Amino acid sequence: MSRARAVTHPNIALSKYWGKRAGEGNMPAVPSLSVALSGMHTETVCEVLPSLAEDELVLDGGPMAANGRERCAALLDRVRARVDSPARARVVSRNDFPTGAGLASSASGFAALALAAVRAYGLDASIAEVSDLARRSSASAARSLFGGFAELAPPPDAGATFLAATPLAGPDAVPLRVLVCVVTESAKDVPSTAGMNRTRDHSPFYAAWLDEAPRVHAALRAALLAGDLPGVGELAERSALAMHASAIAAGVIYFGAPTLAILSAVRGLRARGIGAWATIDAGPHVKVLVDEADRARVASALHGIPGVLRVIEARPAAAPTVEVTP
Ligand code: 2P0
Repeated sequence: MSRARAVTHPNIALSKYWGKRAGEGNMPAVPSLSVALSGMHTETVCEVLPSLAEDELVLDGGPMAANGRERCAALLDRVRARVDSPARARVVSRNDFPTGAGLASSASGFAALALAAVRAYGLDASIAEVSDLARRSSASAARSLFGGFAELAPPPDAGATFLAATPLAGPDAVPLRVLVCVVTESAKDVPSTAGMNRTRDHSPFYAAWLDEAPRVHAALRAALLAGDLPGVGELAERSALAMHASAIAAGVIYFGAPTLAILSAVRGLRARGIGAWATIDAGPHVKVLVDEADRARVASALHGIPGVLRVIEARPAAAPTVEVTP
């Protein structure tokens, strides 16, 4: 038993996961393809302490909220069951970007917790097994166990219980830079799981989304492997708009006024021949995809938009790290 420290990066989906398969196990209904972002980190230390009566969970300097506590304790319980240990753990986690605000903190957070917990409890697990463990807590977290570009496809077998993300390409597959326009420091109103379930239950366009997502995913995958950044950018924007169109029709609206202002600016840049594409997750922030050669002029255009608090400049990240200390 020991102490392990993991550092992971959030990832953003270029082709989006939105919707779960019916049944247990947090299985995605559509394939997704993501890029891990450098310049943003979760650092999680997990320490196994047999003297503790219950898990001690600290996030960003304070005790974790009830919902987060339950999800983290459930992950720790899965690890404990595998090594047959009753020992509780102290987990201290910190994000260097806003938590729970549509900036993929659950992706990097559950990936870091899975990695740190597996090592701290001494569970002999492959990276695919750690990815599967993280996926059960938050499907996008399965992709944060890898650097560069990763995929998470629904399993072909309807009864499957194991599902891990797979690495697809290294960080240099395309000369991509991601300009993350932060428009609020607050947490979002509708958590992703609730938003997905409401979309599935109430959107007249959910079936169209399920139909469209695999096609966009396959085309985006091909563009990435061909090194075609404009193709990747166009398809990523298409995936995000299709996901949000389907969600908005169910009343799940993550856009705010600055979201639309940034989208409009990005389309204005494209009309002037500058390669810039937008993607939006379960929150109002916009991530702008650009060629590294255009990074500086696109960033200066984004800084001037009302409502943009700051712009985080990220590039495709390397793989996460974990170290065990006695
Ligand atoms: C994604 N998102 O592919 C999509 C696009 C947000 C928009 O995965 O219910 O926290 O915990 O499996 O992974 C965010 O949802 O959802 C997400 P759960 P998760 O990145």
